Amino acid sequence: MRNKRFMYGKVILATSMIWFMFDVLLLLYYTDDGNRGSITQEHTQSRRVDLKGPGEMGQPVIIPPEEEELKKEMFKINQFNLLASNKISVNRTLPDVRIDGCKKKIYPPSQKLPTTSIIIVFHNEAWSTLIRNIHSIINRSPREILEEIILVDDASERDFLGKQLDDYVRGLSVRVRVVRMAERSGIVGARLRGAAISTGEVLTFLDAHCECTKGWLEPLIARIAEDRTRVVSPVIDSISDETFEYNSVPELGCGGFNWRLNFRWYPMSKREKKRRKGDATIPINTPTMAGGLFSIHKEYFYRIGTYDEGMDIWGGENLEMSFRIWMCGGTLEIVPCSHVGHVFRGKSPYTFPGGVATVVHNNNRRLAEVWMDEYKSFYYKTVPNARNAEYGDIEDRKQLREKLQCNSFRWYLENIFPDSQFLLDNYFRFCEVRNMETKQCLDNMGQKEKSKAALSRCHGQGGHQIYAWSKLNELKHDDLCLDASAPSGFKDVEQSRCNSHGGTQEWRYNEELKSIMHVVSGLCLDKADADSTTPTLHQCDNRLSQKWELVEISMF
Ligand code: LR7
Ligand code: MN
Repeated sequence: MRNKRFMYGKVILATSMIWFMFDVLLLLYYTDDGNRGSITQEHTQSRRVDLKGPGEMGQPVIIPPEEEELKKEMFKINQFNLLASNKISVNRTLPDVRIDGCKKKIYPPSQKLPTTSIIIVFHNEAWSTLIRNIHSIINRSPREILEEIILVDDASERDFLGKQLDDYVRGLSVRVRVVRMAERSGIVGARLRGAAISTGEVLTFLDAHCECTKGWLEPLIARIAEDRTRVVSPVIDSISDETFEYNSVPELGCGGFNWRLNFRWYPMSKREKKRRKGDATIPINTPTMAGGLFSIHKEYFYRIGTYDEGMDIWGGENLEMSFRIWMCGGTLEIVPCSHVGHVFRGKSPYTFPGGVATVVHNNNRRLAEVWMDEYKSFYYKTVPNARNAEYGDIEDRKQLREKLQCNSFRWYLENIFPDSQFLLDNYFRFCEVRNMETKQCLDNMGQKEKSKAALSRCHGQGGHQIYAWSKLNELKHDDLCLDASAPSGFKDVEQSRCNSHGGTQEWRYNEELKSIMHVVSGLCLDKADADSTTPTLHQCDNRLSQKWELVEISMF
């Protein structure tokens, strides 16, 4: 670890010396130039900035023990380490995380690329993250492309986001406009407002707590310049909510979604890997996008139906746009040469008027009812409570789908997302898995990855008790597979992300004996020990507690 840091330090030193020399040359040749100016600016900046300053080069900020209490208090405000964020320069340097192939890529000159308006919506965002976001854009975007930055304040309740923000942005070298929603409207309403007043040819949306890295913008805009039906996202790197360390994602994945209609990252499909022929700089076709960071041609944004205005606050709009783009003839890509960091946090810091569940169910129902055809019932079986959500009028959106002559959801699954959790072809059956001695059912209990599998009273309502036998012989709830591994002596039955490799995630049902065998260990799934809810694995001996009834569930 220490060694790595030391090496890192050396590299930085060497790089800054090279930059310094490069800078002198640049200054000699170009004294006054807009676009190159943005290059010089970054170089000048990195020369002036104390590279040992907190968070420079994307390094983690260490909070001293005496400030631990303060850190905890401040964490609650935005659900990230605000104290750490406040210590970092608004102009902090970041590593150039692009692969070599990307650094060498040549894009059309900026003057020839369309301009873009950058739209950032926020509700009660922290000052330091928002301002650092803005500076990262200004410092690392060619002036010719950067038309303006639009900040849409979604009815924030923080004084500093008022006049102080207006005054601050007035002093910047790029046009930054602040508009304010009279009432809390959520992501969709606020972004639509930003789009409505924008003057750029392309709209680029960012969450409020992002930091753009070197060369982030050109690859996005260049894709759209070639074909305006492309909607493109950068690689979304992680900025730690604890330390604000910048970390590039180790492996490029694709966006997907689970039965509950949550956005999820999944490994890139074999088909997509093959299509890209091992060239890591080629844009990745992704079934869905995370939703916060993307560029879209303004004319296409309107032609394809902007957003569903019936979606409130947070959630659903990202999948809605993803389905719509693909089903109605566009493409959705992740551009590997563009990297932007985002602060991922464990929970939302703000209120959801009406309650989180109500808001999210409402949005997801609109999504399911308009776009998912018969597959919407997967969602209702998995989230039975959603059936009661009032989702309002969807006639407009149905008409839009009609007008654009969009493909069916099945077409989308088969052609764009063949690895999906929704394709029946990938399964043998869906069922409740019922222990014949205790009469208990396998139950996901709403747990996430790396939790222990559980058993509870069978309720027959589907939900967390739906298990699927996949054609890969996995026993899974949604995208979580029952798994048992050697390190635990095959004692613990866990729920881990399905990896499609069989191995410790492979199970076999014996119709006659009614046993469920874990293939690698040869052990049989058994009831929970007394005073536990976790199923166990034992030598197969055909006892009643090792017998399981599979009660068929129809997902349609
Ligand atoms: O009522 C609101 N009004 C707002 O203006 C609620 C939120 N917001 C703002 C908020 O201040 C922030 O700037 O909207 C932005 C997104 O909200 P976050 O940061 O709380 O959401 P998130 O990062 O958890 O959300 C992801 O999913 C959302 C679903 O609605 C949106 O699509 C977000 O844009 C999206 N963020 C990303 O894709 C970043 C990468 C995360 C991943 C994976
Ligand atoms: Mn966010």
